[in-house]
Amino acid sequence: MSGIEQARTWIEQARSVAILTGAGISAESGIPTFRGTGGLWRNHRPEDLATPEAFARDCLLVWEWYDQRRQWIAKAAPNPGHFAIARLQRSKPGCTLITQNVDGLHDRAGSAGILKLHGDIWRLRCTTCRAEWPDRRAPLPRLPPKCQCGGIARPGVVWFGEDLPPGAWSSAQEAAQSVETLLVVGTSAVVYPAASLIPLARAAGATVVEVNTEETPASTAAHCCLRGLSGEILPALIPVPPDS
Ligand code: BV8
Ligand code: ZN
Repeated sequence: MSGIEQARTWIEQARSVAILTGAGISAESGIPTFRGTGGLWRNHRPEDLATPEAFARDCLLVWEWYDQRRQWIAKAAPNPGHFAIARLQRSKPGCTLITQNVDGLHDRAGSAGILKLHGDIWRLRCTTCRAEWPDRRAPLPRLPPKCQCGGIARPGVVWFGEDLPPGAWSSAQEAAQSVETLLVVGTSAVVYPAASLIPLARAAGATVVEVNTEETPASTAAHCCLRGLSGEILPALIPVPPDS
């Protein structure tokens, strides 16, 4: 039995499945990954811009980066990998989608109940009154965007050094410790605590399947590593039902 057939069987037979996705699942939608080639923006590393310190130091530079990313994402579309995951969620009620991505492509592919560990680039939060609201304008009419209270708004994402949203994080840990199969897609597994979900699931007895174009620190925790593009592998793992 090939790796794909074995993994497909594990997913089909599992009563509960969790999927952890990273920037790699959006790469075929044309969105640059965090650490991949070309991972610089105006000579700045993403890790250096996605921090409260960078925002305090140069709020306009950070907002120019997020506004540019929002424009790239607005022009992008979900790819077959996103749609395959949405299909799995529809066919398997006990399916939990956990994402590190902030691009909203899982939502646009029809996924629901998404545990967004690192927030959402389409939401803004006031740095003064902490109000939070959706804003899908790309480009934004002016930078930095302001709250109605006059305060400066920040992107509704989790920066390095910031805590994860408590609800999403505890639900993700619960899922990792209880599911029969964990599918890990397109993540370099270097950002914590998200990456800790993988060994957590393995230790709790889950079958772990990794889908990635290359080896990662999580590969040793996987029972099966499927090397290739998630936009091609996921549709093969989660085929369109014959009667649909
Ligand atoms: C925190 C939002 C305290 C912003 C992001 C140990 C424990 C706890 C914390 C730490 C720790 N060690 C270090 C830390 C601090 C830090 C951290 O992890 N640093 C790293 C760099 C070492 N973590 C934090 O600060 C976190 N907060 O720790 O608070 C705490 C502690 C415990 C419990 C709770 C709280 C906050 C981290 C969140 C940072 N925000 N994003 C924004 O997007 O602008 S992280 C950013 O990296 C993105 O969200 C991205 O998704 C994420 C992870 O990267 P990946 O998704 O994996 O993307 P990457 O480019 O790295 O890899 C892409 C992969 O896809 C590659 O493997 C590639 O081979 C593959 N690929 C490419 N194309 C394809 C593909 N695979 C398949 N098909 C393809 N076509
Ligand atoms: Zn405000």
